[in-house]
Amino acid sequence: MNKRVSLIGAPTDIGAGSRGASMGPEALRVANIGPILQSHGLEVIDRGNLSGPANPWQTPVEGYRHLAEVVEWNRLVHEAVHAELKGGRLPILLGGDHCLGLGSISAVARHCREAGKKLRVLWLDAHADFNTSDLTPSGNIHGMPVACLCGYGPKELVEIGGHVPAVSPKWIRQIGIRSVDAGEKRLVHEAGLEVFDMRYIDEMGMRHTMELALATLDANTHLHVSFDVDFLDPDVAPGVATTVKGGPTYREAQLCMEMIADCGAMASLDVMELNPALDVRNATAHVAVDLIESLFGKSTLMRA
Ligand SMILES: [Mn+2]
Repeated sequence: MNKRVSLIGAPTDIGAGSRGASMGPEALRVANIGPILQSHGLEVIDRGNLSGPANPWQTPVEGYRHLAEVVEWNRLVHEAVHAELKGGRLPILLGGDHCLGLGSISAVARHCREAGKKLRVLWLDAHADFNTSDLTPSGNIHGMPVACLCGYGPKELVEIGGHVPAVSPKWIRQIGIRSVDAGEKRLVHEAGLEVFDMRYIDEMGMRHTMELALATLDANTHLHVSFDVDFLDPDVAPGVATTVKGGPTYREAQLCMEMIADCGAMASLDVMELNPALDVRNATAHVAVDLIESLFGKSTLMRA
């Protein structure tokens, strides 16, 4: 794995239905993300925060809330993530709400096209984030990034990476899903997304789930992990606006991260939706950092 890591803060909740994810980057820094990664032998540069438009907190217009601001933020994220990849570094996007997964992953996809690499995206989330303006009840764009990446969405968002669709649904594996709207479910099936929902994890276990999600990676595959903190069970991670009970336990989440580390292919990461306004003494930020350590190969168990 690339040991040259860059932290990019994206302090906004522009795509969310509650305020507060804009404080996520600072909470992760307060939980010592930089020094802790450094202690594992990584060379960490903190690029500071991107500076985008403020959140005007308005109601949706034609099915989208804050579309112009969401486009602007995603453009900033796209350029920042792409620059790090081009410079041979591993970007960690500190969100910010999950609408920014669009800017991040479209940049990764662009880099893969330029570098002749295959792409695999692991989407760790309670939600499929595959809504469209017709399907979403809320208009909150943090529920739409995967659909936009696959070409379903407004032109301004779908075209951000310079290639439509930015990503083939075949490259995506969703893990931990347990809340999908009815219309969204239809579209997920139609697009052919591979989803390991909580029922699957209950029945087959996290180990088997991750074996399948990481199957057929080769030395030329760029693995991107988009980690929405609401992936975790709310007992473990209360500091998120869109908690859904029945998520992976602490140990299941650790195993998930450890198996990703073991495969050695992770080359970019998003850490999204952490909401310090809803957290308890920054505990969720600490859990997130703990899991990120495992993603970078910290061995919690009796292994070398
Ligand atoms: Mn999400």
